[in-house]
This record gives sequence, structure tokens and C-alpha cells, in this order.
Amino acid sequence: MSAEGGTPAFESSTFSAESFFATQPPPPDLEKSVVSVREFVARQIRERRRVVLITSGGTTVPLELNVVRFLDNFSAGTRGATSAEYFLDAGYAVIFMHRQFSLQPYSRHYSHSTNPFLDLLEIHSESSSSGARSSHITVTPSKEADLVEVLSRYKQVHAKGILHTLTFVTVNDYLWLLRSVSHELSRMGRRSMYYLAAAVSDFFLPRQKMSEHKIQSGKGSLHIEMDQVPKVLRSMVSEWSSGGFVVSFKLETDSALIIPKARAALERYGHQVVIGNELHNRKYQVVFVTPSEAGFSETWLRINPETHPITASLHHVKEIEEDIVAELVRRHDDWLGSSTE
Ligand code: PAZ
Repeated sequence: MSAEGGTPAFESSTFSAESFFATQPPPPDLEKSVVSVREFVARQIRERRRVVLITSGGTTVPLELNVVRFLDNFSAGTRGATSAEYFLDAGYAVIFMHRQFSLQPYSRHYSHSTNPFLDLLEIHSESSSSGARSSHITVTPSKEADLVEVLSRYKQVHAKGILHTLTFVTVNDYLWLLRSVSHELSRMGRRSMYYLAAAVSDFFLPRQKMSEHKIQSGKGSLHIEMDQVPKVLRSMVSEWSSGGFVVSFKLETDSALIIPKARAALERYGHQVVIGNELHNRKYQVVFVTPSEAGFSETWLRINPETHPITASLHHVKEIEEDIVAELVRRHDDWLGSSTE
């Protein structure tokens, strides 16, 4: 990186998973998160529930140690937050590992941009006989039925203790957390599912190459050379997850690349399903790519875009995640049924 602030000598432009974890520091609260996941998984095992780990939202790539600037991506976490609700409905417990401030199950219905909560409320002011004025708040009657429905589902899930939430911000946080949570979840073996919907950066700046202070302007253009983020899916399948059902996502903007890249990922990593989607129609169409006796098989899921207006998100509106989750639960059942364990 040519930027003021110094560039310590550090050679490595391709990281393996091992060299990444040997050289990049863990997030400070990792141990606390691990203990909370351990307890959550132990309870779900006792209560004989399957668990799905959902990753959701985008990762950042900080450019400075005292971070002022960072790279980010488009993901709002809709896929992950929506899918979490359908997995919970299907009887799975959910570890929801999401980008801080991205959408979350249930509260997503009231996101600040599509349905700001202040618009749900009305103020009523009264004067008493002594002349003192008081105010109270109620929910706008036309919004009440939807709110009751979402709130009661949210409360039930929390009362049952079947949703556990973890947050990440940077790609470094994400990788450390993913490895640790997968280790904990591996105790559940084939009854666990990994649903990797987060939009994870392919490139990052190793800590050893980062400028300590804010990159200064005044020397013309800025050149940053990033290293490749290690492809951890292989380690996840062969070491970390210990036999769980692994579903990865593949996002492309050129739809012709989806199938070949999904097949290449299955060949390389040996997991169960790649769900391919294209940026602009990802809310209406996805393809399941799986290994089969004939090589690979593809199953397209589609919904009518008119039944899913972009701003509407309550459960009675059709969401493609309902079909994605139903299909995965069916495939996980079949896979468990075919197990020799
Ligand atoms: O978060 P969102 O609903 O806006 O987008 C979902 C998605 C496109 C990030 C997800 O479906 C996906 O494809 N994740 C993997 C991206 C990738 O690394 O290829």
C-alpha cells in the first residue's frame, strides 16, 4: 500500500486458513461469544433440536488500524434475517451470526428505511380537571394486527431460547467467529446445518500491512494492494463442521457464471448445496446446485416478483426464503435419513 503512515515489511499475498489464523489477531470478545454458543448448543442437544448457523450481511475491510475508512458491500442481511424466521418456524434453533446493524429476524419488519417505528405510534394528549396535561402513546390501529403477529412470534422464540445472536463487523472478525462457532456446533454432527449467506469480502489488508493512522491525502492517488481472503470452506467442510450439512451461497452479476462457479465450488470443497443467485433478481429466483450421480443437478426456485413488493415484508407476503428453507429442510431430512451413523 502506498500511503503515508508506513508499510511494515510483510510478504504474503495468498493466505491459507492456517497462515491467516496464525498471523491475524482474534477479535477481543471471541472467548465470550464461544462460551455463549457452547451453552446454547448444549441446551439444544439436550432438547433434541437441530441447529442451523446462519451467516448474514456484509463484512468490512478496514484500511487503517485506527479505522477511519473501510471497504464494504451492498448486503443488508435480508436473506439471512428472513431465512432465520422460516428455520425457527420449521423447528430449528438458530445461531444468527450477522453484521452489526444489519437486518435481524422479526425486527427486520420494522427497519428504519421501510417501516420506521415512530410511524407506528400515535400520541394522545389530555387535560385533567386541574388543568394538568398528560400524554400517552398507542399503536396506530391500522398497524396493530401486523405488530401483534410479529411481536408474538418474537416473544415466543425468545421465551423458548432458540435464537442466539452474534455480531461481526470486519472480515477478520467474521473468519475467527465462523471457525470458533463451527467448532462448537460440530458437537451436533450431521444434525447441524451451516447456511452461509453472508457477503464476505474476497480481499483484505493484513494487519501487518495496514497504516496505523488515518491515510493522508496530498500525495496524489492512493494505491492499495489487497491480499486474498483464504477460502475457508474447505477447512469448514473437512475440519471445523465435523459432518454438518453445509449450504453456501454464490452471488454473481453475470448470470452465465452462476452454474459453473457453483459446480466448481462443490467439486473443490465437497459440501452439500450451493445456492446460486444473481444480484438484481435474488429476491425472486435462486438455483440449488448439488452433486448427483450424473455429475450435478440444478433446481430453480422462483416466485412472482409482483407478490413481493420490495417494501412489504410481513409474513403474508410471499418471500423466496420460505421456499428456500422448506427445500433445505426436506434435503436435510433426506440426507439424515440416508446416514449410516
Ligand atoms: O443480504 P441480502 O439479502 O441483501 O443479499 C443476500 C446475498 C446476495 C448476499 C446472499 O444471497 C448471497 O449470495 N451470499 C453470498 C455472496 C457471495 O459471497 O457470493
